[in-house]
Amino acid sequence: MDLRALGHSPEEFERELLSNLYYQRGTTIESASRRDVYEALAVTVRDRLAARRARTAAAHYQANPRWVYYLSAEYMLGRQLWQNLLYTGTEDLARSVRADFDEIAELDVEPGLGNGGLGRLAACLLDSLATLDVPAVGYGIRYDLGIFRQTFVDGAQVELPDDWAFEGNPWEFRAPDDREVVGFYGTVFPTDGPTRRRRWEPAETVLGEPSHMLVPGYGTATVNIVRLWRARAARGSFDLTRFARGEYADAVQEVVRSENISKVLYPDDSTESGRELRLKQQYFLVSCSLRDIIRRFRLRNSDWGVFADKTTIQLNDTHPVLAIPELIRILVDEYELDWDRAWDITRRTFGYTCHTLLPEALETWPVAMLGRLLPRHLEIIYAINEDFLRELEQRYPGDADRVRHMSLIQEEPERRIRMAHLAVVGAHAVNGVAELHSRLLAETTLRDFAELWPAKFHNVTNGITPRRFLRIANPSLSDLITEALGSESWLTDLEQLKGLEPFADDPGFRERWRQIKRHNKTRLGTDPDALTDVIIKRFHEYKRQMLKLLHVITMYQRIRDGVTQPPRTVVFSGKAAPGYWAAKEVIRLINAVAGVVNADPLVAPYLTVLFPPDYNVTLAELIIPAADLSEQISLAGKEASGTGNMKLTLNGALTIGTLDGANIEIRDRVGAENFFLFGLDAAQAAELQHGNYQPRGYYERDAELHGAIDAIATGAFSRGDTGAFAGLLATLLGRDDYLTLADYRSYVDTQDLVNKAWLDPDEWSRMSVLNTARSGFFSADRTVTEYCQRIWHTDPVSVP
Ligand code: 26V
Repeated sequence: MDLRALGHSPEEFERELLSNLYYQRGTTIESASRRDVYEALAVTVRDRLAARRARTAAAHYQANPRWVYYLSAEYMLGRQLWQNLLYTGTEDLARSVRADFDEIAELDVEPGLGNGGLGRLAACLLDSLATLDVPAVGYGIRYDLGIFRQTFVDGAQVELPDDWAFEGNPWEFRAPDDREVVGFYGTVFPTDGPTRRRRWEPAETVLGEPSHMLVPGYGTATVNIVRLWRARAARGSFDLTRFARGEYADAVQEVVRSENISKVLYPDDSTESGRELRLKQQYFLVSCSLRDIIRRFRLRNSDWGVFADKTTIQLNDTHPVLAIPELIRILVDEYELDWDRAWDITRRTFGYTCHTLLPEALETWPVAMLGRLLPRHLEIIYAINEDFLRELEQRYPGDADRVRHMSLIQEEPERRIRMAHLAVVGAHAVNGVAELHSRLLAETTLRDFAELWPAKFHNVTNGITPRRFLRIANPSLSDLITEALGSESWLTDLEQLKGLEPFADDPGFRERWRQIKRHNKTRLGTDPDALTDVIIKRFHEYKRQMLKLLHVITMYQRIRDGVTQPPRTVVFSGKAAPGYWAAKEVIRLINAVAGVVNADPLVAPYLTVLFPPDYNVTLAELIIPAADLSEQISLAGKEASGTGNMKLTLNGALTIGTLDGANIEIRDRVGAENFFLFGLDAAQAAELQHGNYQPRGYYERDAELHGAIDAIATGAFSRGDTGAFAGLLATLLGRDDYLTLADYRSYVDTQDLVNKAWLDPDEWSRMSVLNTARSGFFSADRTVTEYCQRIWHTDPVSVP
């Protein structure tokens, strides 16, 4: 069959759908359940992409290009149905299939295989890689349970398992032929080869079984894949003898032990439990993916001399950094290359992206644990370190302090491997994710390395895909933009949004712009007349949801005191790590405040507080288009980049924010006059933190702040229970690590400017249009283009 012949006419689409219904679900359109129709529709749409996928694979094989491999422990792909309908141009056809199409589409489940920004960035980059025709594969783990589902019980977060694939996943292709074997534990033996060659005999093996989802480009025939590994026990692991004895749990012990490796995404960055399992996950991802990469390399190449020319591997944070010793191990121990040659290949192959500045977020692994689980890798890491420290001693003779700081191994209080250092030493390029972040990385967290290898350090400011976050999430605004610009080509060339600038001064256009915001608020279920003020992100103290809440309480108290304001709906949404007490207390307090505020008829006309649970990509797609005000209020110097800030700007929200992460670049581009800036900058924040910061002083000197905190302390939001939030308040008044109280006054005063601006709808809409018009830079297409030019040195391959 000529796959290109797969038709696009309405008749053919309908015929294929009916055929899929009939042969795969055994039913007809009249009697099919919604799930039947959903599954058949998904397969019909998927088949069109599969045809493009086959052409892509053929073109890539033919070209034998330089590949980009993106290694990431997390992907937040979002729902697939809407995306794939858009990318195959079958949206209208699908709609006409049955009257209950909207309900059918609701059956599409989002795979939540990530925690937050890092995982969503990975998905946005894959979208842009495909759209730009870059030959790329994303590698990850197919967790059975993704990020937990969040519910509230008495206002407190309760986590439920996210059994996302319970009903199956129609978007996934299994590839059992490409299964890999992964070893753990065991013994390392000497060899009669060169001094650094060893033979590792693992004591335990697990199978990695891949499946992939299609990653179509927009407006191109390229369809890349994201390949996800699932752990399986080896054949015959079921213990029939024990089963026969009635020892049912023991009979499956081996199976469970193996399959636990891909059982659950770790939602928690703050507890010790399960750490070995997490290390196993990391090695599992790395081992399977590298073997797959090498297998693919050898399909077209035989000379290791060209491996690094044909392969570039990007490490998404430190989670996949074991790929560095693993590649050396494979080259030296298995393919019998010299150490120096293997090291050279390895270094030329890897790039490393760092996504944080917080020292507590930099991964380290106990030497004892790593040595037990991966004895050969520990040896390799020590050998890398030996060479590295020798290089340092030559470069900085006698500077033992520097050498100790830079070592891959931390000595105190216990020996641990510093994964970020391993990444920096083993990669040819290191990048931060926004200008400020990259600068601070080079000046603080990784200063010694940036001094040693200045040319290694880069900035690549994050970006987002306008396909999902504007075209799919906000179809009304997309239509208006297309109408104004005269074509849809802005979707793959986002700087074209600049063409909207003249419309900012057109009253008729502004009126339509406003109507679309109102429509999106109605779709969200909020008051279309109210200023919709959103703070949607993971809960963390550094992101300062507490600052927003203090402002909410201040608004409430002012309204109670007879000082009214333009109507506002404040939307909080986001999850806290299950073990992160302070973040969970803030969630509980927000819900408590919301309960009181929303029940007060005096306040109702001016203020509503919403906290939809279970924030995910799907919910983001609903909230973002409705937002008027984007809250980006992290303590300056803490948020590496942020990407929600970009999505909201793109959708015409104005930002109230600090000089942190990509906020700075957003403000530079949209113009300071169209951005509500407040608070300390990174230098001032660092100075205050290192000085004698006294949060209580701010509380004592500021009557409104005093009033807000006292309201919490005296039980105004806990039915008189004064102890309900005592712990949280003690932290706030005692340490306030993220300077919430120091930034309160500046924040509240700036919010007063927001209110003033809102009272002039024409002026607000003008600023809103300009925010969208000037956000083209934040397309992930630009981000990927920069990676290609500066780090990966890859070229596109066009697919006929
Ligand atoms: C991890 C941890 C673990 C220990 C407790 C504190 C803490 C704080 C943050 C993190 C997250 C580290 C990785 C991460 O998700 N970074 C996010 O990456 C996004 C994409 O580059 C970026 O936009 C966000 O600013 C950054 O927080």
